[in-house]
Amino acid sequence: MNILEKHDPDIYTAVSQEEQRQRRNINLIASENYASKAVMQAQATVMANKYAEGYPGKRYYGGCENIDVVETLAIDRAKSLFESEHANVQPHSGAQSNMAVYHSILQPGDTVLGLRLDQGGHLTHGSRVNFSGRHYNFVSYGVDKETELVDMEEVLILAKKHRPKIIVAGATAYPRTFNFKRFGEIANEIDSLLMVDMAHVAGLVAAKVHPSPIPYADVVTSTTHKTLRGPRGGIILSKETHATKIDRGVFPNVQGGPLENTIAAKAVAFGEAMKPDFKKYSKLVIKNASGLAQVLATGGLRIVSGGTDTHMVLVDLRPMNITGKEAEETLDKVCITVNRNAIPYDPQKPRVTSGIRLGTPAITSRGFCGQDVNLVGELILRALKHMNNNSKLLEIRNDVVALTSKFPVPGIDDL
Ligand code: DSN
Repeated sequence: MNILEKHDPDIYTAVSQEEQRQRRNINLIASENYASKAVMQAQATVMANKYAEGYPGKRYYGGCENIDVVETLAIDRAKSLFESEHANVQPHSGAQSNMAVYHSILQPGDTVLGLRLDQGGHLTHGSRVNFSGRHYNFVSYGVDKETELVDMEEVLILAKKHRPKIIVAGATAYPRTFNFKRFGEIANEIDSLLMVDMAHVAGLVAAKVHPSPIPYADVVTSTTHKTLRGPRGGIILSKETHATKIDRGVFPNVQGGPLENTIAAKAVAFGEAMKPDFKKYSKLVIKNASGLAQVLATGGLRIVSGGTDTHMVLVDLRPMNITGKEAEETLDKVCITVNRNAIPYDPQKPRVTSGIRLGTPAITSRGFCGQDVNLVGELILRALKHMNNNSKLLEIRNDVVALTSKFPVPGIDDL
């Protein structure tokens, strides 16, 4: 009998049911993935027991010799994977990576330029209900109404007008490539710093199937668990000139003791991302997203910006007269997991929305490709078409479960 099962059956049962859900459902949450068994094993180690405030060789606790080996490996691998001069692997999350950068560079009230939240920006890019919008003066650029691409002319105009200390490029719901080079030029022109939040595309950048922001940005923040497929956590990459400030920004400024078990798991994930298989997976992630977009467009839905360059597809549901909330709830009934998402210039409220955001990292990690992805698109279309027909939805659910039963889940089903 499993020790957890014996020791705490309530937690064990919830964890087992979550394993079943992850096996049974088609996961299209663009920010999720399945970490490997090795990543999960590293995270579930005694490294979790150790306090290690400080950095390798400069800790505030004794007994850090093994922790230092792990954190140094994680730093070296992150630097080499992304070809970055400096890496801080301690942020507990993407939000804390961003918080640490702002704290290390800005004073309260300073101006920052970032992407509008209702057009793909993240909470930490200036939301009024987030520390970023409360402590700093965020000004926002948006996407062009016609092309739905970031309007670089507007970025330039706003940058010259507001002279932000930091320009933030990056998004949580933007399926296209950011023009990092142009962002860098604009930042240089107004003597600002460029921070790229590459959380969504970090895995694609690591595999070199998406342009890297590293040559153009002063600082790059990321999570480690989306396309990058590591444990849940954050990292900050930067030019050497910002290294000391960034490190202080993380500790002691916004964090105390680092989660060294998670840092061990990050190191494992960075090692995995250096292997040829990761490049194959990353190429397929993008191909699968394009394939999925095509099936949905053929089926009558509108794809925001007309397609995707990444792992993400933003779908406008208005041609089917369905809201994002209805679509999310309907797809949940047939075991397809997605999130409702605002589309640019969305007429609906943020809790309702006119769109859904889909991502292919998780299904690609499971081995979906070609016809499997077409089938996923067709299942989505069928479910949305029969939104009010429970017997049809049950049939579709059975088809979903028949499909997912053919694909093991990495980290759960591997040895
Ligand atoms: N995790 C981000 C996402 O879903 O894109 C939001 O923080």
